[in-house]
Amino acid sequence: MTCKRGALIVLEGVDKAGKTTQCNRLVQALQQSGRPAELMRFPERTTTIGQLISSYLQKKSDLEDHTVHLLFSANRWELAPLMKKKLEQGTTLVVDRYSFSGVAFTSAKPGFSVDWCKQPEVGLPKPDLVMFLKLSPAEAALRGQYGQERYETSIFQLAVQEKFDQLMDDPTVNWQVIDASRDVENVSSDITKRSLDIIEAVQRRPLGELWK
Ligand code: Z5A
Ligand code: MG
Repeated sequence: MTCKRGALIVLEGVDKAGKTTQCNRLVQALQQSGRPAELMRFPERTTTIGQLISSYLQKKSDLEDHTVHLLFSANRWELAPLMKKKLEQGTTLVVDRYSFSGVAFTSAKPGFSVDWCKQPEVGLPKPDLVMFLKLSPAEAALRGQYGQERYETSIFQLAVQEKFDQLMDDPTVNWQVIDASRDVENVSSDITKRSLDIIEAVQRRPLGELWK
């Protein structure tokens, strides 16, 4: 590889932990420091597959649970070639949720194992860094009511948190836990520092494949 590649940086975390807020701030901070950086999100609701997912989340349609799991995964696979291209061109990608949300949310449903849920994700571009924004249910409650979308109930979110804990016990993924209870600026400077370190570290390292 001649050109320095960009880093694949993912933000995960419980509902209302501040993922979207922090992804936006990180992209802005990186761009201001002169580093090429772009925001991506999953689900990416603008594609044909993303529209099916969005309608399901908004409870406008029902989908069988295995089917929706595979659609979330397909939504990542359809964007994987673009992600690889941008990373190779030297652009750092800041991604709001990824495969870990996919596995945590489906495996929190009865009858789904973590192992089964991981299978369609195997081989996707592997994040260089996954920051988990940690926030207690009590602190999350202070940030307002849950929304109207599917999954937005405290009992389901608790089950999801347990699955995230299980997923974080995986040395093949570079997990870093971020205390998301601090004010926006503090969380932001922490995340930016860790991101700058990883951008520097992976420049000449090939991109990996998730769970392979
Ligand atoms: N899902 C799935 O099932 N399978 C998959 O493969 C994937 C996802 C990828 C849609 O997600 C749903 O899809 C999601 C998982 C599932 N279901 N749920 N639940 P989404 O990403 O579209 O969800 P969202 O609506 O954006 O909510 P969120 O991501 O949970 O919120 P957030 O991005 O973490 O937080 P935020 O929007 O940045 O901030 C929330 C509020 O807190 C807001 O008012 C902020 O101003 C405030 N905030 C943020 N930071 C702070 C601090 N530090 N202090 C105080 N207040 C703050
Ligand atoms: Mg969000």
